[in-house]
Amino acid sequence: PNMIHLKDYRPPAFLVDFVDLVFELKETDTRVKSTLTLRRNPAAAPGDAATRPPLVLDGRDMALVSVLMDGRPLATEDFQVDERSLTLPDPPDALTLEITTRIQPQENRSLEGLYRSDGMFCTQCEAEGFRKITYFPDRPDVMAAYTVTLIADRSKYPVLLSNGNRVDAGELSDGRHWVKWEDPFKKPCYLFALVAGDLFCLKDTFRTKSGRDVRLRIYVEHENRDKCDYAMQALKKAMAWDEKTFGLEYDLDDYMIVAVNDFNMGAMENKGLNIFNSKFVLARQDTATDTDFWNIDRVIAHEYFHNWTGNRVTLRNWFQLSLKEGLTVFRDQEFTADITSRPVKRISDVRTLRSFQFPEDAGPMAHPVRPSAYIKMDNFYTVTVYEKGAEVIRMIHRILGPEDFRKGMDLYFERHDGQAVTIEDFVGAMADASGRDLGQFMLWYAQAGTPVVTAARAYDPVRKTYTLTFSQFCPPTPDAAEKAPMHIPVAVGLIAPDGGDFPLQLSGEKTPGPTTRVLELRKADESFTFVNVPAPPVPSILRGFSAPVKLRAGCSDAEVRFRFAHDSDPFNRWDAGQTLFAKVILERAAEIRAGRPPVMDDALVAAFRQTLLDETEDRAFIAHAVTLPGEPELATLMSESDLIDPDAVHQARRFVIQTLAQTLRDDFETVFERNRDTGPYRVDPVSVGRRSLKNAALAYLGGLETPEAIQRLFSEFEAADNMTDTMAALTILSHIPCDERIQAIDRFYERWRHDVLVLDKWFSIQAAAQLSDTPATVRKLLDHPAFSIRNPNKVRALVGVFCSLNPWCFHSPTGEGYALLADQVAALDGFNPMIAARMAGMFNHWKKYEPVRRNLMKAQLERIKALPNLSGNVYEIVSKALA
Ligand code: DPP
Ligand code: ZN
Repeated sequence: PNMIHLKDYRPPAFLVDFVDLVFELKETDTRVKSTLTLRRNPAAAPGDAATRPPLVLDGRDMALVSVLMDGRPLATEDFQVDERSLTLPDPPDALTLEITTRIQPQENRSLEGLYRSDGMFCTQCEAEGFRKITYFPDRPDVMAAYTVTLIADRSKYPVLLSNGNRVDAGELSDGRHWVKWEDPFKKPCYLFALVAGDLFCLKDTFRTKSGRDVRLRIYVEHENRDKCDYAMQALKKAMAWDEKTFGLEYDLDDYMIVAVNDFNMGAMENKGLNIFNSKFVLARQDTATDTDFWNIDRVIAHEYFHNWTGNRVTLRNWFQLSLKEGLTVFRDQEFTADITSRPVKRISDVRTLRSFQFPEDAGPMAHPVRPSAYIKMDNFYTVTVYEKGAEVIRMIHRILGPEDFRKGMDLYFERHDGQAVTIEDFVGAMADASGRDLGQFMLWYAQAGTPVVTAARAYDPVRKTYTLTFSQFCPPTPDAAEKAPMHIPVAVGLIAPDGGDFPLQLSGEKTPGPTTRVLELRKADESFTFVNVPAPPVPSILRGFSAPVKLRAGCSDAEVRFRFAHDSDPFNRWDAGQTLFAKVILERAAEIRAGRPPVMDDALVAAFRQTLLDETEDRAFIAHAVTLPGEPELATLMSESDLIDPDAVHQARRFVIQTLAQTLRDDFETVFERNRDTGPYRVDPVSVGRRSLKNAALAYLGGLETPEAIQRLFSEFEAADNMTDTMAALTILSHIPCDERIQAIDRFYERWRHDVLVLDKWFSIQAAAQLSDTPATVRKLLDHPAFSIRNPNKVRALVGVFCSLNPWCFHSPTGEGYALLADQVAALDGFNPMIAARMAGMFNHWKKYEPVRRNLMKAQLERIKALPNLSGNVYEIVSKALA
């Protein structure tokens, strides 16, 4: 397979000004007539008569019916067609092409291009799906105005949707009808969409700040009509927030969202017609958890925000993906922080980053936020491009401050509205609007790997000065051994012995400033001296996680406990607790591996108890603060000094949970009782916080695994009036081998067997169960009639959850988990390479495991690599993993 490099980027030889598409939709044979108005790109290298570039249109998996140029059929010698493209070797400088093709949506299981999901037609074109619909220059820097006519059977497909405005419609005599759409905004083809189906429509309106009424429409299958109200509210919140925060208003008269069950990603921001994985639209209190509801807010906002960051200003090439994704994730994070709790949002985002992005950055797929080469772009929709990309934007926000950041955004839109641009254009706007030099900062986009920042401190009791000395180092990654020092904003506070913050005055400053200061590191080693520090402080470094780095501050356990009790920065307070827990668990793991019985650390128990019972704090915060790092994160930490032993991690974590539960049983009871909410279910931050703390306490109590604990879990499961509490009780129960567990799982199935989305939870619960027979259970569930390997949500719920969230079982030393995964990769690769590659990536960290597991994983990787007809997607992942 071919590697595509950023350095080879060339502007397109031809531009497309207009596209007219006519679809005659039929399940097994859809006819697409595309009329393109093309002209040579004045910005492309012109060449002389002999070297003028040909016109190459991308296209695959379709049958060409006819090509007309300027109204006349093309002679066979005037064009060439192969499996990947349609080429006109010597076209005129301006031309129209009328291309008719036939495709088979019913047979399309890759879920890119035009395909069928249940009874409807839908599309997914990002990154390169449009080329499965018709021949076209399928690249984001070719932006065109579209008109689209859809023709389909009226009774089966009463709803016919595409981008933009509905401009005309009519009936045909044969029972078909047609609708014509026109999108006035020029767009790249990856933002094209169509939907045809028999759908329920929830309607609402939003009045923009300039007084225009936008029609809002959410389309779902009829059976889900009572599950879209929350999504509609989410959309209205997002629209209002973007006006208020960034001054950005919606630009079309209609905004449509369609929910489909079969979808490779979360959702897609097609202009005016978002297509969503139904999981991020459908919710009712009895079918969705608090987390599901907030994910709906997050994803609806994300796709809506793309209308400006992605659609109005789009990408010059796919290497720039983070230009829209990092920025849009940053925007959705800020939205969620504003509508829920800012510290809690920050904590959960950093948990994700550390559990998934840090390992990616330390593994075979490590790549910069702007990758420089790929085989399949689909493989680069990663936590690095998205989440680390958002961290990079957040650092710019912190360095500039909110006001200059906003000016930078305004300037970015002023300069680039309607264009396909690069990350340099964005950072350039930020630099110009603020007068800040972001030259060195650009390294965040070019260098892979997680920098390690070390801090040393020195207090001078005579001069009353305090000096922090930082050094930074970025470890080598497969793409580069040597790294240059980066521009790193480090937010710092100094905590006084009484637990309050000292005012901070840097040497050279006349007066003290605020109690949290951002220090900007630019060199490999750098010192900062604070003056007028009356007593030796405890430093609180990297407040709010001001940069995506690993911090080595060399603090004593006592100092970390002190911060866990007193740090005024909630993120760092939480982080202090996580540091303590991780250390204690990994020490127990070492004892277990050495064959010694683990012993508990009393000081930790006391610190834990103090936080658990802290009634002054937000409950959602406490719930996070008393939740131990998960096994995936602990494995990553272990891998920094040792080979990973998933058994030891699992046993040690369990030991710490059970010891805490036994020692603090009464306290957990108190917290559980205190946070039972008897009122009606609501998804506001206070209610969600109560439930999460109550359920955290329940999890510890359940960990005791006594008959009473089991009885209580079962009755909580039965009594719950909402899915959050149902799932909390069922999850805890699922790890305990007992009759009640089986009974609860069966009841859940009986109650929800008709609801495909809720059944995903049923599969996940069993896949995540920490029981020795889970690998066998997962194997069996693959044959369950409710499972379908064609549906990505099911694959993620069963196989994905098992491999990524249940490391102890997945890494069973028998190797059955590995064989199971490799079998699924092989089965998926034949029809959905995108999902197959995702799953194959679960083997990425094989080299970090102890020898038995490492060899078993390697054997499965080699088996996958040797499969006949392996897709480029999976090839790229496994060949990097094995390299
Ligand atoms: N659907 C994906 C997202 O919104 C790709 N654009 O992030
Ligand atoms: Zn996105």
